[in-house]
Amino acid sequence: MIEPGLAEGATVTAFIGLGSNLEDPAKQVRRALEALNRVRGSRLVAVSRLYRSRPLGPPGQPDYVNAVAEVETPLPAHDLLDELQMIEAGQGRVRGERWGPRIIDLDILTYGDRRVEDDRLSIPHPGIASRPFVLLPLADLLDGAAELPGLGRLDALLAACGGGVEPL
Ligand code: A4P
Ligand code: MG
Repeated sequence: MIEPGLAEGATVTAFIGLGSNLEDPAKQVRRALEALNRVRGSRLVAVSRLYRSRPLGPPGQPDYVNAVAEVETPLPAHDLLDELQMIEAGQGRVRGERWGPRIIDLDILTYGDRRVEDDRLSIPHPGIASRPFVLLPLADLLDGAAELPGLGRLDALLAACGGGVEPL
């Protein structure tokens, strides 16, 4: 699918959120990072530290390991989502209850400064603004003054979000 505004040869910087709380989460996150570096035409530019975080969602599930990756890609956002879902499937993810435990979850947090809202994609990802397990790793890669499209400055979002997240 070709989306308007992505010229031939152009690339976009996307930030991808990674999360796992099953089957050796740190290993799952590292495996997904390697796979991200092999996405068609794309390049892994930078990776945050890995963080341990308390689960958001149904109680009784294990802690998560979270990280954020910066990827430069020529792919339209929906094609990038296809690639991410293939990586999830390749690592054996089975879709279960919403916010339930998972082997690996890959979310497109931002895609350049675009905003996308359709039946497959919400960009920026709706969870970004309030989730410390997204904002802290993002702050490893972005200046506090960075503006997240439509959401404001990263440092302001960080100041307002909760805790429960620490580097591994
Ligand atoms: N989708 C829409 N927008 C996007 C996007 N920007 N990136 C759609 C990726 N996918 C997007 O996702 C369901 C559908 O969302 C996809 O088919 C895609 O078309 P999913 O991964 O199958 O389901 P999900 O992840 O269970 O649902 P959801 O609502 O996306 O959950 P979240 O927001 O990803 O949250 N606690 C901690 N500590 N750390 C975590 O990482 N993660 C979650 C999941 C819950 N609690 C957590 C963590
Ligand atoms: Mg998801």
